[in-house]
Amino acid sequence: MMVEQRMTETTAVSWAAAELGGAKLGDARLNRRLVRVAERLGAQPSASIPVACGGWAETQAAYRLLAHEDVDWQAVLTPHWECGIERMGHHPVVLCVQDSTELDYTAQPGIAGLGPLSYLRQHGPYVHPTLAVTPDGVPLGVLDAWLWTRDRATFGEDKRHWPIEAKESMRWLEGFERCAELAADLPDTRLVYVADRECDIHEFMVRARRQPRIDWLIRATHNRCLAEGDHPWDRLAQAPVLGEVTFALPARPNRPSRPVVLTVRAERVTLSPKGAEPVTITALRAREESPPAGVEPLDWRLLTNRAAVALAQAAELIQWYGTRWSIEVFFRIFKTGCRVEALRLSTLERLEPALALYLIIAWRIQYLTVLGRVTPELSCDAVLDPAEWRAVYVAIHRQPPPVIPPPLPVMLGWIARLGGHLGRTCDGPPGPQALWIGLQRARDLAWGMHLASDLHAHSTS
Ligand SMILES: [Mn+2]
Repeated sequence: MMVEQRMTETTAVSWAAAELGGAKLGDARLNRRLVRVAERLGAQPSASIPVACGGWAETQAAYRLLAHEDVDWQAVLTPHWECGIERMGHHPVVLCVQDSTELDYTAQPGIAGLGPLSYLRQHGPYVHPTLAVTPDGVPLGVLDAWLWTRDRATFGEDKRHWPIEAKESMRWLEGFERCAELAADLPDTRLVYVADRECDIHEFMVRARRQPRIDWLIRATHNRCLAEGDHPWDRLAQAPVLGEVTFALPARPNRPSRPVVLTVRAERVTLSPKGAEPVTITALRAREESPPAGVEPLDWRLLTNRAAVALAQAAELIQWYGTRWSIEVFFRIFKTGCRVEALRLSTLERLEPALALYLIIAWRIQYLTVLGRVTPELSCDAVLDPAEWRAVYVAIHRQPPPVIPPPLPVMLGWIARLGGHLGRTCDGPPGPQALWIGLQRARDLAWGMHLASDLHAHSTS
């Protein structure tokens, strides 16, 4: 315990202090505890709370924090929101990507307050975060998160006739409105709300018209009626081709990387479904005309308020929609990396602030992964604790650390090596998994080094 105390004293401002130091939980001790718990859980994101806390006293302090009546998920996320908004202000365009995922706690029957998931026999909450991402994929923060549970009483009922306010679909509209509010505080940044097929809701497009400060880009599900009586995708099939977009489709868990050529068509159309207000939008279709044999062609039907008159505008929108994948990576870090579905807490009220903490921890892992790729000049001490990067340096080189911190991508390569990434040219840049394992080892190494130096100090004094 003594050694541990000294360790936090010698460490410069930790990432958790920088990110959560502005917390206002109503009591300075509680604020400090939030930072300390975030440091602990963030150092070992895959471990259980007791293991990450490393002792009964610290574990109890973490549980007391999560059970405290003033600590809800919004209060935990607020300081991180503020830091995220600050980061967004430095970018001309920021994509606000939203998506939902279910968290399955069926293996733990004892958690009070959960509801059914896709099936009645499963239970857990849903989480619907907004991830702020630059067009080249740097996550800037979690801006918002809708957490909800389904009602057993109305499970399976036909909810089509329900007002939008009562439906789960409302999360897309409310998430959008929250981004629109943010846009007012970011005059030099253009926000673009990005969502998948689930957001193809006519009411959403109607409401979005009232928010000129923010753009939106979604994938289409429906082939709605146009004012002239025909349908957008039929009309687009007749439209002239704007041009072709070529890029390397990144590898995904179920498919290898391959070069793709998409034929792009776009047209301004007025959607006019029966009994609803008409809205004029751009319908854009990007389709792979000649995919390799046996491969399903890429075919994106996108809807947006933005214009796509020239190929460059359309290509930009396609690239932005591609960046939507960032939120899928984020969910993988959150669920597989941080193992949030294994959290053992007795009620939803305690689970929610813990989930909020892990949203921030998952964001940081993704931030590190991507930042190393897009900003090769950045020094590693911009995002890593000094004790961490120094320990990694010593472990890899068996030499004392340099005075000047190495660049972040080089350091991330070493950290990923600790996490099992082989670092050959054919392996590509390290992914989040090698990094979250490596970061845990870096923390252990830092801890070991402090222990060793402390023992040494004792033996020579
Ligand atoms: Mn989705």
